[in-house]
Amino acid sequence: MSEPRSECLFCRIVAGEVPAEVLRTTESTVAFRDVSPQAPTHVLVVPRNHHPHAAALAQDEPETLAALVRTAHEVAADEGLGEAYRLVLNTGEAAGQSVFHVHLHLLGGRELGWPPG
Ligand code: IU
Repeated sequence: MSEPRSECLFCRIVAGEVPAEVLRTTESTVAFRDVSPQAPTHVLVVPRNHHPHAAALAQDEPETLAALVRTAHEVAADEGLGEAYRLVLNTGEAAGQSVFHVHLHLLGGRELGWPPG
């Protein structure tokens, strides 16, 4: 599924209808700061097109899944994180997904424990 959805928060951020602190845009991705940061750098990288989760994106637009990672790496460099950051794709409510437009979390700028909660 890739039609923009009026009820989808991240479709609305991509469309510029809901404000966000956008850091980087590419042809297929948009990166913006998470409103509730869990680390000094906490950025979400989303595809412009609507896909509910990473597996759907991998199926329908695999090149965009790769673009999410590339964009995150570029933002990490801009943020001065070097090679030390974490990328997270929560999939499903029980795993912590609360917005059903796939988003890659980029976290860094502090020690990150393992395993995550
Ligand atoms: P999750 O993996 O679906 O739980 O991540 C959703 C993220 O979206 C979460 O970290 C929220 O803080 C973030 N977020 C946001 O940045 N802006 C919003 O208006 C809302 C959620 I609602």
